[in-house]
Amino acid sequence: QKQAELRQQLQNMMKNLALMEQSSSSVAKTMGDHRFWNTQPVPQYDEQVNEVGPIEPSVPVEQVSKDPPPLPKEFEWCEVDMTDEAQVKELYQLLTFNYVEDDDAQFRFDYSAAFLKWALQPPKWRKSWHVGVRVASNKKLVAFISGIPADMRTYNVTQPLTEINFLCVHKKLRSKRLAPVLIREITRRTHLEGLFQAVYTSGSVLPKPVATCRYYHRSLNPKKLVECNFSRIPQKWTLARMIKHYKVPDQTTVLGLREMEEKDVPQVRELLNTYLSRFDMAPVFETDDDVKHWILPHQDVVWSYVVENPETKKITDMFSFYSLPSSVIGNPKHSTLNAAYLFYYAVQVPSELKEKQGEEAKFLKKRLSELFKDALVMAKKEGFDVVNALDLMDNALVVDELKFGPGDGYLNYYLYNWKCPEVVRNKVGLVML
Ligand code: MYA
Repeated sequence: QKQAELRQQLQNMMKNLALMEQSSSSVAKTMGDHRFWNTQPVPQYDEQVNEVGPIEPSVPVEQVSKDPPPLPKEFEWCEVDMTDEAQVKELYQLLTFNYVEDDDAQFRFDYSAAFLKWALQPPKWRKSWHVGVRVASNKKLVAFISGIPADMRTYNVTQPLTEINFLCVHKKLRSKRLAPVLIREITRRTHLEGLFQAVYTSGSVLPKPVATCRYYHRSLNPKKLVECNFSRIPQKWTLARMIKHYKVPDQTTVLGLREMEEKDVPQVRELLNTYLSRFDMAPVFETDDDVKHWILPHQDVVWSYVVENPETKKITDMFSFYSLPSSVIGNPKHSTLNAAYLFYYAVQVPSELKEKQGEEAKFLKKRLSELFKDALVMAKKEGFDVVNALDLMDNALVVDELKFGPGDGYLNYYLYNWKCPEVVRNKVGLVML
């Protein structure tokens, strides 16, 4: 009991430290400072949650407002049609020039058009959840927010909800309280579909993260990363030494590793769902179509590999990564940093090791380091400059050994109208794009 309490205290301290680190220049806002968020069903910063469930009750769909919240008269609501290439391009351009940047404004996410189409059209996607704001006079797209349907488990409750992503307001329209209007509108449109919970992630600290993860980076092209100011040559090192340090083999070594194919989908679904059941917050891939969409390789967007036992032909492991380049802002030599992000993976844990904490971790550490070594080989072959990962799932077991270094960035996970105890990093099983 005492030990569990101490562990909890330590975890809380670590989390607070991480939050303090994130808001080093400014003290985190208090709830009262959040004019918008203090009106929403989310936990307060100082709230300790011990149970799992909704914060406010669902309302009958007939009671949901039929009208979007009003916009200033120069603007109008629209839906962005992701099946229309011209509109996809408009969204791509809005995000390319206005989406998430690092604190020093050196890099900005540059999700490709193909990526956006994939990310926004999973099974059961809804056009009404791709919400845009246009300038009424010239129809220019100046803001966006999206939702996609997903099934997610927090602790022992699995439910359908909305994953919110790609909230963006054009740089010229910032700080005019447009974001809360977009959030209210996607909330209304979610309510209209009979859903009352959502999950989202953000680098910003808002009330109140359910989990906070840290970014780690594994350099594959140190020379370019140094030239882009993404990495620095360690003191007393030369660039040549750095290049040697981060060199990866030309060939993979895991026996039976191959690219995932459509015929693998049912086995991968089973493997992945079983592996994800280890975590406190994780998606549930309810249908083969979900796995087909999210996990099967998708040209220039997602790369996925399975390990097939040569004798039994059974799939024992899988891993995947996706491509998310960043624009390099104002660099004379490079305009794009090609980053691969570690996505879902799964390992079959022998049943005799389950429940034996130490043994299981030892097994996972060994197997994951073999698998991720090959992931680095494949990512290098595909031309990526860096592999990024969060310290969620079992990643923290292998980051050091595989020469990932901790970055400055943190990612906070949030739930809307859902309370549950905080989730420690290595119990987060959800990867958001
Ligand atoms: S995270 C990615 C967010 N996008 C970017 O960082 C791109 C670059 N930045 C921008 O485009 C703008 O700065 C944005 C804010 C649009 C972010 N999540 O209009 P404002 C609150 C939630 O004057 P702007 C992602 O996509 C802020 O605390 N709230 O500000 C997930 C303040 O409220 P309060 C945020 O800078 C999005 C208010 O907005 C965020 O012009 C999940 C200020 O509004 C943020 N990332 O625009 C959205 N940033 O005063 C929530 C600022 O209270 C979904 N704010 O502090 C909730 C679930 C909805 C569905 C529910 C269904 C049931």
